[in-house]
Amino acid sequence: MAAKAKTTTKKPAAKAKAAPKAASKAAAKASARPAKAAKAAKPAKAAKKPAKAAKKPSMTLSVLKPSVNNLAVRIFMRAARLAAEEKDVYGSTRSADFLKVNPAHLTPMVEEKGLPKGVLWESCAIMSYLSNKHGLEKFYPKKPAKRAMIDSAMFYLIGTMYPLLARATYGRLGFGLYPGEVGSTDLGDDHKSSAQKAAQDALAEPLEVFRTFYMDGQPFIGGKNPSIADIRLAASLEFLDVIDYATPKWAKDYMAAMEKKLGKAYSEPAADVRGYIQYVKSK
Ligand SMILES: N[C@@H](CCC(=O)N[C@@H](CS)C(=O)NCC(=O)O)C(=O)O
Repeated sequence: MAAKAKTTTKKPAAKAKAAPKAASKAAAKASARPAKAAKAAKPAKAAKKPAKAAKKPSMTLSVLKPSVNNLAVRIFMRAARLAAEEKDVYGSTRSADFLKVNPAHLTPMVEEKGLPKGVLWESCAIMSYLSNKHGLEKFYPKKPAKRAMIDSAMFYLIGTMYPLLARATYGRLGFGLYPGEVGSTDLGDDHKSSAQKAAQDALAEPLEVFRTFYMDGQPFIGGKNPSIADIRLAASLEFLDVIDYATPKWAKDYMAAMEKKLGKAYSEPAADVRGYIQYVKSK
């Protein structure tokens, strides 16, 4: 919205500058060409617009609170101090109204007027978009090579690590799995649990890749400060607790460092995920 607001803010201002000239020119010709004079007077009226456009952008963030995909964006919004109305859409992601705007029925989802389709889903795309829009280089560096590393970490997480994490934890969490994965088939429990175990075992490799390659001796993927890739990773690792995964010490320290660095921005929304995990474990 702000991007569009900026363009509309600029236009009337430019027109407004030209307005007195145009208006006097038009006035001189007024008797001969009244219609043109009326047209020339228009920009002066348009100059009032910026005040309206400068209003606080209204953004809605639809979420499911026990989800780590959602947790990432909820942490980011708070850490970046971006205002958004958070809407809990539990139970309504497949309603006709929701599907009309988001046929993928996925949260987190941001709604904002300036977006080409009015909505945006995919946690990493949302964080990149908002970082770009608000110039949040601290979370998403502008230099192409540095940014590429953050993108690589996020794509690697979404494409390689997260499917393993989902297979390893979603069954225990009581979540439906991605289409085609073993949990959503009619296979027996022994088959499902061996698939779960295989995914759990396979998690060690991407975890190690994050440590050795993306962090490479630095506290965060982003270096000294957490990037949007770090927010996405730390949030994801919260789910490991539900399977009592033997999380490596470095990863525990990393998560603690993220929470310390981001404070309430991290711990407040993380409490929803942790509360849900405790509930599941208590059953
Ligand atoms: N890759 C997506 C995953 C989003 C996703 O799986 N969202 C789930 C919650 S964890 C959802 O909204 N499911 C609701 C539904 O499918 O109806 C992201 O990172 O945002």
